Amino acid sequence: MAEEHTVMLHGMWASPFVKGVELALKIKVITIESVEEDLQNKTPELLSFNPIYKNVSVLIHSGKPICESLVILENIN
Ligand SMILES: N[C@@H](CCC(=O)N[C@@H](CS)C(=O)NCC(=O)O)C(=O)O
Repeated sequence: MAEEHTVMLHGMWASPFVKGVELALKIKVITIESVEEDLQNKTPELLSFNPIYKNVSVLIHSGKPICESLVILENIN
C-alpha cells in the first residue's frame, strides 16, 4: 500500500532542471526516492517513462510518470 504513494525522482546530480524540482520538493517537505541516472546509460525505467525525449527530470507518483521540470513544478504546487 505504501509503495502506491511513493514519490520517485529520476534525476542527475548536475542537472539544473533536476535541482529546481528537488528544491521545490524540499520546500513542500515531500520525501522522495531518488534514482540517479547515468545519461550515457539510462535506466529502462527512464526510457519507458519518458520514451520521446528520454531526459531527466521524471517524477513518478503512485506509478504515474510526470515529465518536464516545469510540468512537475506545476503539479507540486
Ligand atoms: N525541458 C526539459 C529539459 C531537461 C533536460 O534537458 N535534461 C537533460 C539534463 S540537464 C537530459 O536529461 N539530457 C539527456 C539527454 O538529452 O540525453 C525539462 O525541463 O525537464
